[in-house]
Amino acid sequence: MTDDRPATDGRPAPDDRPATDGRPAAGQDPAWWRRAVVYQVYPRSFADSNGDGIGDLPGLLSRLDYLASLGVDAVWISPFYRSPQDDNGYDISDYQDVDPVFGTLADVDALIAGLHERGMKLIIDVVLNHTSDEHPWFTESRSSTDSPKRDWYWWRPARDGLPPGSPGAEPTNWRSFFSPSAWQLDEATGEYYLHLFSVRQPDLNWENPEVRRALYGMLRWWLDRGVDGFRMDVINMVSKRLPLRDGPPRPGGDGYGDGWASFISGPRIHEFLRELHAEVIAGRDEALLTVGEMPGVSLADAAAFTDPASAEVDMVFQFEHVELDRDPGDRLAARPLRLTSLKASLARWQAGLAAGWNSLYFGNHDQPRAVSRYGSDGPAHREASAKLLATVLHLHRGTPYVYQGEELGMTNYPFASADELADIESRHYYRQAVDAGQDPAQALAALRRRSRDNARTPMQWDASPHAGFTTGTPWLPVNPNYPGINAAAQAGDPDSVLSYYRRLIALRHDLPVVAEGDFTLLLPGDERIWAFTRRLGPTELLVVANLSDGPAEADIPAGRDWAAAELLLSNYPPPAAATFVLRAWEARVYRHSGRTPPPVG
Ligand code: ISL
Ligand code: CA
Repeated sequence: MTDDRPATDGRPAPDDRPATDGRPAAGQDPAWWRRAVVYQVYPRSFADSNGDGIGDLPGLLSRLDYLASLGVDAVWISPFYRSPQDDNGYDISDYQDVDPVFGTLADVDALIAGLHERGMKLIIDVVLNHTSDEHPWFTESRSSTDSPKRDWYWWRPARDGLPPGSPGAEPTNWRSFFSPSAWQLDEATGEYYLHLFSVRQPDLNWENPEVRRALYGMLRWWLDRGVDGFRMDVINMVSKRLPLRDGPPRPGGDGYGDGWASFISGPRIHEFLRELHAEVIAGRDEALLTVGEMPGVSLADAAAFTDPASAEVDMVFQFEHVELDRDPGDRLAARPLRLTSLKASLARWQAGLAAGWNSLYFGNHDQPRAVSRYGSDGPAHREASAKLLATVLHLHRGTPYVYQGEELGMTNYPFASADELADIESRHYYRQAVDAGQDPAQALAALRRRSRDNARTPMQWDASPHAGFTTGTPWLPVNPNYPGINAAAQAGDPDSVLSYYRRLIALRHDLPVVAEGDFTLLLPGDERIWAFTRRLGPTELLVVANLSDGPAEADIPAGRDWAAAELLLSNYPPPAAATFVLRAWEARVYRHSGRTPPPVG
């Protein structure tokens, strides 16, 4: 920690804050994020400035014009704080400094200024559920049972009657996301600490008001520095149900229990988020965006989290649609995804949050590449299906998030050996599967489809060595398809995926119906066609898309004469005939303005 930080309590009131560099002053543009598109940068994989093979802030700074030309309104950047990088920065050892691998605080200031000059905002990623085991709070906490910070984390003795370290002596039977048990024995005091994620990510104890106060002060410090909001990592896990109890045995009989009921949306979660809002956000809300990442969140809870009346967060990242193709018992195993389930899931959230707001995403740094997962990533249909997925997603009601490289149609990586996997989660699942007797080739095949590393291979900038990402050796290999799939090749091509994203993003800015219109799903039982309408006042849009490798006819219900409506956007040349026979992976957006069109001729 450094000492030159502005005091967090005497912070300036929102009204006398100087209007910063082109950004609308607080209060002038309420809920700007309802018309915004957010771009996610995973800094480690975006652009490397110094040849060490790892992306960094100066690298990102050199690419701001690229982001401006895409037309996005805000950048969400994954963690750049000081960190031992056990989970690529989601293990923070100093919330108020930058890891030397990424740069300096001065680089963050330059990033804030550079984005604001170009009319974009900066959303930082805050990990409040856990710290690194190298955070001074944890070093202090583990030093002795009577440390003043002992209660900042979750310490528990061994299970009654069992010696610490003996099999089954963990305080509860919970499994962690990244290692077998969620408890780690600390030899120094003979007690266990809780870590829902890796052994190096101990969970903070939010029951302790000092912990919450320290975190709120840190968040205010970043706002005072000029950031425009927060993406809050696994924020629905911060309230734990007391006393901590064993969960029901997990399917598959690995001996662990499922602790979810003890830590997903726990009893004090709404209280904590309201307190955070009151202490950090209130008075500046209109200028800021807050999005809570919430694995396992229910629709009812999401409605409560995003209800403006109770002031918790602006929107949540929910997981329902990205869990449909995975086996709940075995996170590596796939289950077949049906288009009808995917459409129904998104439509359910559209309806359930009709009075609130959705975030919209297909990809991020934890998910496989969208075009490989939901589209068709071979040469025949990659471009069309990448554009189709973007069309369908961005035409839903909510705030769309673009994950870096998605706007180029970047694909999953052809991992050939487990040694190529860097991600802590992937390595853990591989080891676990092989230890349990699974064929290593089969485990690798599952990870090739599933691994978070698919999203983390370097950004493909151009056709030069390492795709222009680095002059050194990239920390994760570049996808071998980069000579054909890269930003330079797409920038000047009006038919590229990149150019299509620019048009799509502009459409949202130009047409209020895209951001705000009501949503109605059509043809819910169709396994090939995804179709829906959006309506705002007299304006109505029809979105219709064919998610298959051959032609398919959309049986659009009678009502409006859609075939005669204005074709606003499509990933194919206009159809020769006014029919709804769509070509492979074709997507179309039609508009009825509600006015009688002027006579032709
Ligand atoms: O990555 C997942 C599925 O492959 C999720 O289970 C993921 O771990 C979960 O969504 C939480 O993610 C967030 O917190 C983790 C971090 O590893 C992720 O990168 C982050 O997005 C722990 O901080
Ligand atoms: Ca670097």
